[in-house]
Amino acid sequence: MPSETPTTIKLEDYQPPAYRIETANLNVLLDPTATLVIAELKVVRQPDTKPGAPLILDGDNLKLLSIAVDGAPLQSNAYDVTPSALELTPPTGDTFTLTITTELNPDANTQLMGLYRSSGTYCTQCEADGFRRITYFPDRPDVLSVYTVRLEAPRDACPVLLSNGNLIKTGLVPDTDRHFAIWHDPHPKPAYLFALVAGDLAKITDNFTTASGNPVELNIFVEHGKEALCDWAMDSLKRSMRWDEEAFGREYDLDVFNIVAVSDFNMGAMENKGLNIFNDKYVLADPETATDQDYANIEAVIAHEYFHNWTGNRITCRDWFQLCLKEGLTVFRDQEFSADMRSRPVKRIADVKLLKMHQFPEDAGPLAHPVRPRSYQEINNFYTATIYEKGAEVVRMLQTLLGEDGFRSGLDLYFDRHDGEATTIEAFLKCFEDATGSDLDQFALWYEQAGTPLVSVNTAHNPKDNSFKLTLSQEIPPLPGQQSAKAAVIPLRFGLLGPDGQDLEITTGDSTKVTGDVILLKRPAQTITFQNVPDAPKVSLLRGFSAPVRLTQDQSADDLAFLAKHDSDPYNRWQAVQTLATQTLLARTEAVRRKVAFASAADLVAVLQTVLEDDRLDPALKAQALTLPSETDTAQDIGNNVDPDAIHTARTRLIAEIADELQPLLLPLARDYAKDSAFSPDAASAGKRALSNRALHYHAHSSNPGAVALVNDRFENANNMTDRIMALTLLVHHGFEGAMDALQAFRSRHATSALAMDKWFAARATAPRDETLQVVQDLIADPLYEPSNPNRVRAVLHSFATGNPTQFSRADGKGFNLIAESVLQIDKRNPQVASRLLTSFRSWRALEGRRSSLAESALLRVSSSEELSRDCRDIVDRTLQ
Ligand code: 0A1
Ligand code: ZN
Repeated sequence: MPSETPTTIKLEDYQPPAYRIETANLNVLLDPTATLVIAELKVVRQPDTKPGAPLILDGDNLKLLSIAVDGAPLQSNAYDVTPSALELTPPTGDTFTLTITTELNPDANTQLMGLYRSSGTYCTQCEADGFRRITYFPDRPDVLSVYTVRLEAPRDACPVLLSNGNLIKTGLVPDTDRHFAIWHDPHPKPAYLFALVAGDLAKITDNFTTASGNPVELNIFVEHGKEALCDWAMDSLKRSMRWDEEAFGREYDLDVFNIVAVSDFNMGAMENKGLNIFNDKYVLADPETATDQDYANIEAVIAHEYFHNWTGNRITCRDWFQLCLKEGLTVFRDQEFSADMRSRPVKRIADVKLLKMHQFPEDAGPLAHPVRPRSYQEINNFYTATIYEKGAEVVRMLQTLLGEDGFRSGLDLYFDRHDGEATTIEAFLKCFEDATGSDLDQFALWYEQAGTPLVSVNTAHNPKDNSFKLTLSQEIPPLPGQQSAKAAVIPLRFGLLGPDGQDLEITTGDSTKVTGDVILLKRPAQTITFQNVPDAPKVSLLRGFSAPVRLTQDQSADDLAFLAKHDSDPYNRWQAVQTLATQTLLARTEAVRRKVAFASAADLVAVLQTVLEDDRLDPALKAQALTLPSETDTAQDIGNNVDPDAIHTARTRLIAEIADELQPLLLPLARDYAKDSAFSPDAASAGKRALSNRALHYHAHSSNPGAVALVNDRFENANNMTDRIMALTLLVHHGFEGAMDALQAFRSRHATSALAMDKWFAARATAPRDETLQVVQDLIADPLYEPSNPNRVRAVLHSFATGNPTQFSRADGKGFNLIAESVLQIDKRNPQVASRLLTSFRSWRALEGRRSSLAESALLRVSSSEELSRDCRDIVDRTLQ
């Protein structure tokens, strides 16, 4: 496969389609290596299209067997086929029928786009542009068609035949061993939402009655023997369906909702209409194999895909530049769902941590792009944290700006006005403007500009007139392709705390700048004067993380300790602890580099002690507060000339110091936890486990000679995966005695669970130890390593590249080389998985000189390959720019 010449697709070049496909009748005769797809398309010329204007259909790697117009076969000189298109001159009438037969080889499809087989099950993935690997079609989201799909396959190999919509007919194919099923989806949809599944699968069934009284059959299909692992997913689905009715008035609209779990899947899951296909990681769970995080993820992803039925499927995107229209909004909705199912503050903190971990670095480096990009070379590279997570933050800001009622009325209008359409961000924002009478012109900049705004804070208290001035300024640092940026509208939820820790009543004449507890920062700089403030208050800004910005604010350890104790906003209480920890980590990293003594961590220790002793705090929140900013977070805060070893040393020693100082509080938490209790995955029980495991983590770093035994004990006596994998990871990462035995024991116990074994692989690949490089090479050679399984590849290589900063960024460059070589290998088989892995280089310029030039060499090595996929070419070119 020679490198393809990259073409750039631009938003400004958007043209409506010349022809639409009103109905698509597909007849799919399944075969592992020679599947036939007979597509009968009713083509409708659009009013602005001249009669006879060329019809251009997308195609990718297709074998065309025949083509007919209105039943008459076309001779090969009547059309043009290129590797990416089929062009013909159609009849001049308004409509005509095109019948196209293509032949596919599902077994040869290692990219997992289009029709492929996963463990013998036929399945499809069509977003963003996989449908063109099934048949020639206008494969763009603004062409909506009504699909009727007939599937035919041998009965014994494929008893289950599924497609979108409702099942209308099944039967036997006379005189053969084959049977068929016909599915009809009455809702017009873009090709990226098409799906089919066929195989020998087990199912669990349940049902749901919509608020209007319509019964819906719910099925989850899995490999035989895995039925017992589906209960949590089914429960999550039913809760999602009810919640969407209650929270947003959205009901389900088909007779059946099917979910299929497959083990080979490039992403998390896919919202195909009525037939969601999932990476089995986001379906299967029991205490033996799934962690609390897995349970939470399953709940969130099941909800996410279900919520797409309205935000994505009923209302879809006009073009792929509008991807955040469905993704940002749907992530916002799934975050709200999880917040309602669990603890809202704990969920908010988890979401913000994720954003800072993944999206902030993306937005600060060469892969930065606006929430609505203006151009792309490979759309599959734009399923990013910026589109998803920052996109959700933008929707959340809209809610903050308009208030809950205003937001809801705008969203109701959006559902009313655009149901059944493929639309744009402009149309979305217009609904909120029309519903509330607000002007969102400046707000729209959030979709247009890349980069994380930096908000700086200055304060001045005047005891003479009891006034308090807050001066805020904003800027977005320059990025490739964006030298300057305009001032955005930034909603900053805030409070001013008096000496007793209570929120002061806000009095200000600046009503244009402050509404309730929200400051609207609209200009590059703005000063707000508050009256009736006799004592200099403590400022709690960005409560609930009300905008995706970085704050720079001079805050003393005393101020932070005060906020950590008193802030009425739980998010900012957590943030105060984090800020104090960050200050300590930055100072200590610098001390390691300069080889000077550490300053005391007494302030931080005291704050953590307060947290531990606070009975009002729920254990999950305590666990979060006790988790220090990660090495990656710290690297980001340092910003340039980053030395990952220095960060690692500083952080590890700080943890050890805290562990020793707070041993009387931490040890009982680590030791005496839940010895007797039976496992339950609910949020409260998970919170207790999180706190105990956090304590165990500290204890493992402590100088207490009993630590090794306690971790081994936890491993051996764990009655759930959360505890077991935590203990195993500690044993392996610390190189404790017992680690090898534990690895072996885990492996024997879980050899048949791929998802559990992924955790084993990841625990090994993330050990911050010199020998890990060799370990990773051994893991790739392990008989259980499957290069065709994206989850396994990610468990080893992605975990190493993103979860092991000292080893990936080794000073000898061997970590970079290992990942670069792996990218080149994987790219031959699966470009999407390869290009994802390649993004782990995105912060290379922030590393200290020697490491950054070694990273650059590794990238150049990838770039010099003559057989790079478009996916990897795009990422490597942008990363090096
Ligand atoms: N729309 C899905 C994510 C998804 C995107 C692309 C895929 O293949 C390239 C697969 C899934 C979601 O948001 O859940
Ligand atoms: Zn999505």
